[in-house]
Amino acid sequence: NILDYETCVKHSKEPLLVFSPLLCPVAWSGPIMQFKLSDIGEGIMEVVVKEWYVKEGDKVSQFDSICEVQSDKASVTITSRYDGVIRRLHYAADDTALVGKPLVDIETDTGPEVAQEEDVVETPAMSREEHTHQEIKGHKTQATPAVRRLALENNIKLSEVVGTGKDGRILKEDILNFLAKQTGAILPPSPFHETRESQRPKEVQPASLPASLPASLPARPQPVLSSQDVTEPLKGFHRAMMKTMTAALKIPHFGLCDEVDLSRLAALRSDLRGISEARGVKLSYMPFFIKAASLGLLHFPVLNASLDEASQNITYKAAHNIGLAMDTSQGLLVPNVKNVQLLSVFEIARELNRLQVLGSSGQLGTSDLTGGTFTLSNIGSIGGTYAKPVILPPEVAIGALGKIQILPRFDSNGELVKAHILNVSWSADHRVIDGATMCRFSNLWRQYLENPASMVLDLK
Ligand code: CAO
Repeated sequence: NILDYETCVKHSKEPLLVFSPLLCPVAWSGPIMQFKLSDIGEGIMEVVVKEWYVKEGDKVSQFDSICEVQSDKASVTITSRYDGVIRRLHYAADDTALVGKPLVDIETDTGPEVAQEEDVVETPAMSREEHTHQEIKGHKTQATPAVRRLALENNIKLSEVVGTGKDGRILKEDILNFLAKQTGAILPPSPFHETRESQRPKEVQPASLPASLPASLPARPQPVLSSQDVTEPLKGFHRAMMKTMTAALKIPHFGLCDEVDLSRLAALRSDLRGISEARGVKLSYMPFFIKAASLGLLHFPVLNASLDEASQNITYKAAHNIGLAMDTSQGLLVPNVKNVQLLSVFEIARELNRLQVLGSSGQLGTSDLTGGTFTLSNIGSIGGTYAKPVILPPEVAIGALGKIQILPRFDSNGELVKAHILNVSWSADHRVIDGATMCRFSNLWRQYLENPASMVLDLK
């Protein structure tokens, strides 16, 4: 007697599969797969549904993107495993979806044998191969959501691009090639993949500046005039920031500030900028700051550690996965450059370019956002001289960099000179790091940056 779909799903003893011929003879012909949002890992229990790519009644094919969800850590694209028709979306956009609860019901074209698979395929944006199908001018064009977005951002019609991937799938390179032909630009480097600790990174390939390095966020947002108060729930990354920072402030922070003369580094960077850009990579100061930190951490491994309060264990991390606070359209994110101890300054710059491009388009994946072991926050790229950085647990130290200013200083001969001055503010977890250690590390970091040639001596 069960005639409608809602009741059918409600009354089914096996919630993941409804055999329609048996239970719902008038509603459909195939089994209904009720997908639950499976465990994403990292202790994530809920996500915010950012965007649905389908609506109820839509036909979907295997690997079609169904929706994009935002966890505390990253954007994740949910893709379909089945050919079928979307019967129910369990959430509206902006709703919070719970891990282990149904996300979407799909009436499948296939027989009951597919019923064994119950989970949704989840793909961290850009970090694994994603697939989506898009109807364009009557034929199906295959491209990942990231590629679609890239095409959209550059006003490129996918139907005009020749896909060189499997089954004609359009790859990021195809879009960039298309763009290059249109504009005469040169191709950006391909995405960098995480390096295992035992592996040295592959030879750097010559490339050119990324076509889409993000423009900085507006210095002055539009003014907002409102006649009433607005209360809304914290979601996504903001909610994550609330949790992480609340936990962080239980840590007794030790603070130390110092001044670094970057005059030699400024000259070196201006010498290397052109060369780096000719190889496709924008070279800011950050890669030098990051490399100098890693060289310093080799001498002070306690600063590249992770503290487990519950077991009262400290783990000295082998990899220098150096996080950098990033001001993105989604708010503060902290992706990290993996295995900095194995990377050249150029390789760090290339990786930083990649992270900035992803950050600006909201596509940083879980692998980029997790596993950090030490953090630098270049708030000075926006402004400010000193800061009071907050440690990102379970890490034990963080450095904030102020604005580089040209200021009068005395040189070694007592002559007044123009110097490029940077102020750095360190915070360390005083439960495991004493002030002397933090200060010695800071001294070493400063020496590397004040005499950047000395880094060459210690580069592997
Ligand atoms: N002082 C002065 N100029 C700086 C600077 C500093 N501290 N840091 C960067 N700049 C300059 C760069 O050299 C670059 O100029 P050029 O084009 O002439 O080379 C320009 O500012 C833009 O740099 P950038 O921001 O694109 O690149 P970056 O590698 O220096 O920084 C990133 C990357 C991601 C750290 C930065 O973009 C950012 O998001 N900073 C904000 C970090 C933040 O919000 N911290 C607070 C965290 S706590 O809420």
